[in-house]
Amino acid sequence: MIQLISVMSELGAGTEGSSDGYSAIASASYRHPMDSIDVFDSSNIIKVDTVKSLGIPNPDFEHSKNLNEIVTMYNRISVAIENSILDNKFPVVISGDHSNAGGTIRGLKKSYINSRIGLIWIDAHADLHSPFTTPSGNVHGMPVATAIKENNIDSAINKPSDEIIDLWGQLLGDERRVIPSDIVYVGLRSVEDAESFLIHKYGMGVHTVNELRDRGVDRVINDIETQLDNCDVIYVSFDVDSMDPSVSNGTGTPVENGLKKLEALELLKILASHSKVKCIEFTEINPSLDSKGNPMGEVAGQLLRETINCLNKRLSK
Ligand SMILES: [Mn+2]
Repeated sequence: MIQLISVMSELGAGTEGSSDGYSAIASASYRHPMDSIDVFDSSNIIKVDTVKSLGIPNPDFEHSKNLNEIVTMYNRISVAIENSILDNKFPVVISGDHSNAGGTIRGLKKSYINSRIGLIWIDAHADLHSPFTTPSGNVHGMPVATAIKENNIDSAINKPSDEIIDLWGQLLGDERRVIPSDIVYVGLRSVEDAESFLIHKYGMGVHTVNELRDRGVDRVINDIETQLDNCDVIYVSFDVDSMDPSVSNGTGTPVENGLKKLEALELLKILASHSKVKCIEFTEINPSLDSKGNPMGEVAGQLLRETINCLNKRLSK
């Protein structure tokens, strides 16, 4: 059975508003009732409590803003994921900013301790920065680096404070949760040199929007299956900025030439039907950046409902 987990923290984002992502999806979904609507039944939702930012600009934290609070969020999200899986549920996470995904990965690794976990990261960005390499200091650009325990000192441009290094170490933990070559990007198109360095160093998979169109989704999915063949568990994280800004402006860091809604839908439906996929996340929905109506909430809501329908079919077999 599916369980929604709502994590409305936006501490890792540079732009305000993604903490309203859950309400944007929920209100869009109440207008389109279908079988899956009972997942919005409040008795079946885990709401992870968020932490307030202290809100005081602290120069010691310029290379990882709100890192103190994000350490707490990682722990809370991890516990929620572990509880959901212990309870035999399939966690579907609706999250504010993408830094929260790092906590989900920690929870998955704790739940599937002896399993090899693959990541399918559907995103315009690689999210591979560390406090040493980040140009912005926004932690939503770092969750994949925390999963692979990577500082990327070779590409360092910053000298983070000792306090940051200590807190960052708490996000990384003692061991790598994911082997870097078990990471596949889909829709990637805004990558900084420091991230590109790691992608090539470790042979991570990259599938662009153009490749998806030229070769077709099926062939790309075949390649992803081959790359993740040795993984037992797959986590799919869907950042709505993987989609084209013409779909909606309702996300903090939009990038041109993204997926169309139907392309995202086809991808998510195939992945939801795959037996190794054990957790799916929707993230970076920011309704405050949509100038009129709730288009991102509508689109993300449709993707979520159709994904849940595929999951329900798969899980009821
Ligand atoms: Mn992202």
